[in-house]
Amino acid sequence: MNATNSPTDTVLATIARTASEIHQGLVGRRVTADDENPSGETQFEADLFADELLVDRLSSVDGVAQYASEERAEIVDCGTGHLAVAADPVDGTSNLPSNNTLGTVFGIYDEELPAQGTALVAAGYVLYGPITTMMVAREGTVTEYELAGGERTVVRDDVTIPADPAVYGFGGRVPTWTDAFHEFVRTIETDEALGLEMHYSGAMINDINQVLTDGGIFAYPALEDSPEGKLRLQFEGNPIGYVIETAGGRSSDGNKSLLEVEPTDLHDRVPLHVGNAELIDRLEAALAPDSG
Ligand code: P6P
Repeated sequence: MNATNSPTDTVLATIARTASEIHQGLVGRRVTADDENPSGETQFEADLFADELLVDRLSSVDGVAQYASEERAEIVDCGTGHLAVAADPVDGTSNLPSNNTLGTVFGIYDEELPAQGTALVAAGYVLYGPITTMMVAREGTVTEYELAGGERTVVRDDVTIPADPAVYGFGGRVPTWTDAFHEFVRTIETDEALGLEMHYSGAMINDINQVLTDGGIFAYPALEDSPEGKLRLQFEGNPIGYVIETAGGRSSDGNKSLLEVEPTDLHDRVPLHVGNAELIDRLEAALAPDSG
């Protein structure tokens, strides 16, 4: 091992190696377990398997003081150090029965959890697609790797969101969208100059990777019956907001950057909107209280 590896380097290398095991371990684990996660969602065997692998591998990394995940109620104390790793071990497991693409999301904070997104020192995701790739935002730049046998190969460095948006995709049951969000969607769908194509897979990492690659906007907004939306701040909102902002895009909870949202609980949900800056500007204008 390189003697100059920082704890963050080691965490990233550990996640890359573990991701290869998670991917192989999805086989035979596409069924629901008899339990729910702290957000009240049915867990799949894959969620539990991936979470156990991650906590086992990361808790033994020097410098990692805490591990937390969407799948477990409490933070795991891992010993001394200043890093806290928050993960969504398998994001999109509801797509496992249909064998759709899904991913692993991670944020590496240098503060105790729950923490504000500004405390991130690195964040990213692994995408289990036709090829397993890993996107890492760190020190002001985004790098894309291909993963094979637990090793990383850089395939793109300085990844930036394309200036011209091409795709959009929004989660949540459409009848539960707010009137303001419905109006925002109508305006961008009918904007000939934008000419966006609707791409929505139901697995956030798949949708996010499309926005980062082709330009556009992804959102899982506040809903009439769930004002905080569905996605979790610590495990999804902060890491994805950090990646997209590092790549030159913007993130928003509807009125400010996701990274500025103050957490109150480890499993806080947050309305999540990310993508090209001008689309996020239009969204925030549409959701502003006096826009009606
Ligand atoms: P819905 C998957 O369960 C997830 O957490 C995200 O990956 C995805 O964006 C969202 O939930 C999908 O939610 O309500 O459309 O199934």
